[in-house]
Amino acid sequence: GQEGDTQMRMLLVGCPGSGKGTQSTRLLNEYDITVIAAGDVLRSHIRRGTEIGKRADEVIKAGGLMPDEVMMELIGTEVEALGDRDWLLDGFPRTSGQAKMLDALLETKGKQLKAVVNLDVPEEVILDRILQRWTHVPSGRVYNLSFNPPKVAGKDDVTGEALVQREDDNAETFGKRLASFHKQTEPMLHHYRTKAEASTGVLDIDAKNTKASASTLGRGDELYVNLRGDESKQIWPHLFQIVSHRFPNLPKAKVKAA
Ligand code: G5P
Ligand code: MG
Repeated sequence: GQEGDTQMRMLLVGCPGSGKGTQSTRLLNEYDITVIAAGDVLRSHIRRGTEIGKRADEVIKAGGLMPDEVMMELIGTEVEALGDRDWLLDGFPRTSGQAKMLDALLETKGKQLKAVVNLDVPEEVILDRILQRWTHVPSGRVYNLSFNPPKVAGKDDVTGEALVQREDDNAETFGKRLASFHKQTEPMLHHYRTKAEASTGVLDIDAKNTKASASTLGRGDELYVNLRGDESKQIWPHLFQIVSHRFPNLPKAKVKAA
């Protein structure tokens, strides 16, 4: 069983622009955990010009998805290398096929996921954010001209390097990314929701109306958590409360990133 097993093994899911990167960065400011962001891994391959990178460049620009096997090879290898370290995955798995492969990998280690958190943000609020996003590609840090602007225009706060707009951050490609989410990722969410319904139950949180409170915590071990809200600052206190309550032994961050 998983008794006495306090390792964080968590997925952060959500439609394009829902704030996965934003919330991951906040968690990294608090805790010494490893975040693997699938999109960042692919963009690193693109920068280095690898074979995977060449393929990813085309797929990302088209708003499609990379093949399940390629993603599993990339992310599964990293997850395996982490051993007992606490981890959070941003953007992987994002199809039912990837989810099944990840579940199978964990199974071979006698482990299971502890939490699948879906950032449920209305699509209407997202397109504007995406058009205003500036990214520091090497680190994956993201900025937004109105929400969290960089200290110096056009430069990353930490390294001072140039910020760029992602090639898939335009209205047309965004529409395709959303369509991929509905077609491929929602069935994956359904897979985990169904699994949770049959075991731990599901936690549904409306970040809009409630302050982070006891109701945020539910039973405390629900595999599937749906966190609905319009803004990252509404969602964050709930996410933080869930993570700190479920994983009370997480090491604190050594250096605040930003
Ligand atoms: P990615 O890189 O995983 P997406 O599309 O899933 O890309 P994205 O765009 O990175 O997700 P996010 O991380 O959820 O979005 O959101 P974010 O960056 O934190 O926030 C978006 C913007 O809004 C930022 O500018 C932020 O500052 C701002 N913001 C945040 N909160 C607020 C707020 O409350 N208010 C306001 N005003 N602004 C806010 O994947 C890219 C591609 O890689 C491939 C696919 O092609 C994918 O399209 N890929 C995979 N393919 C197959 N399988 C996988 N597992 C794959 N993973 C990636
Ligand atoms: Mg992201």
